[in-house]
Amino acid sequence: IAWQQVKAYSDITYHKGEGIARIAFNRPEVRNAFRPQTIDQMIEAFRDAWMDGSIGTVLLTGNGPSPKDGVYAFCSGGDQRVRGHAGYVDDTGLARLNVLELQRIIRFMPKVVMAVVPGWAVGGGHSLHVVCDLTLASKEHAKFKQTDPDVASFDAGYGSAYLARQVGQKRARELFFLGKVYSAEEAFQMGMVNAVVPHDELEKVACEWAKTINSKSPTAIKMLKYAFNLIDDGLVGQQIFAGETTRLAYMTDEAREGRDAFVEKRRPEFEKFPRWP
Ligand code: 1HA
Repeated sequence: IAWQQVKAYSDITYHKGEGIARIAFNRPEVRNAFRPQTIDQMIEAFRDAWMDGSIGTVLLTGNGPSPKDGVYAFCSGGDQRVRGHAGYVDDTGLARLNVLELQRIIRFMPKVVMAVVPGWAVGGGHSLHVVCDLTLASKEHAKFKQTDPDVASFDAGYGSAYLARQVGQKRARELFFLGKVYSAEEAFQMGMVNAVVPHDELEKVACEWAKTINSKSPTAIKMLKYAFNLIDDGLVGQQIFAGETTRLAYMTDEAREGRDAFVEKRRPEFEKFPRWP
């Protein structure tokens, strides 16, 4: 892929190429831990990828390895050094936990988001891979670990309850209650990783998967993502799915008649449209 940089950021990198967006944590010296600014930048990049009609798939990954010790990471969650009394503290001194907004964007955007895990996926970083549509993991270096209870934190939303949908209740509870380290292969066996890929081929395979997805009907892919989400997302899941059905309905002659009749101040002639059985 001939990646084009979209914009320069301090904590992330953002590139596009051939219908794929690549958004990466870029703090390898702290295992790609995030601080509020990191998440703000992620949200801006994801919103851009969401609105860009040429993008079909987003790869979420972590740059590396660490210049200090050569270790790879996807993301190690919240940066504990900037954790204040009520959350992670930004430049203005405000404490916030806004990674959940990023989770919702990944979950609700009408495009496939693939976690490409080159190394550690830990704590809030683990929860980000859980919320992505697909996960590819480096055979040699990917490691999965839930440290939330070690640092007195808990993702009681998608990170845990939705994880249980993927790996089952016993496994999800084990992940959180024991905080063991799982290899890519073990994560694959559990059902939270789609494929284990040799490290050197990880991004190449991710791009191949993305190209395959992008070759399919964008509307079908979007409706399927929302269909998979719906049952776990309650009324918001229904709202998002329904919003897309409204868009499709708007494209019919029947909808055009409703709009035109109002604008032309006349009674709508709906009787000329069939009641599809
Ligand atoms: O749960 C939530 C939330 C829940 C609800 C709503 C919002 C939430 C927001 C965030 C979170 C969380 O993410 S809580 C969980 C926070 N993360 C952690 O507890 C992981 C901490 N890190 C580790 O356990 C380990 O570093 C590691 C398993 C990822 C890697 O171990 P390794 O390879 O032995 O490396 P290590 O030597 O520990 O780390 C390398 C460097 O990176 C160290 O810095 P150095 O000594 O070189 O100066 C280390 O301090 C730094 N580092 C790693 N992770 C973090 C970090 N620094 C700050 N924050 C980190 N998370």
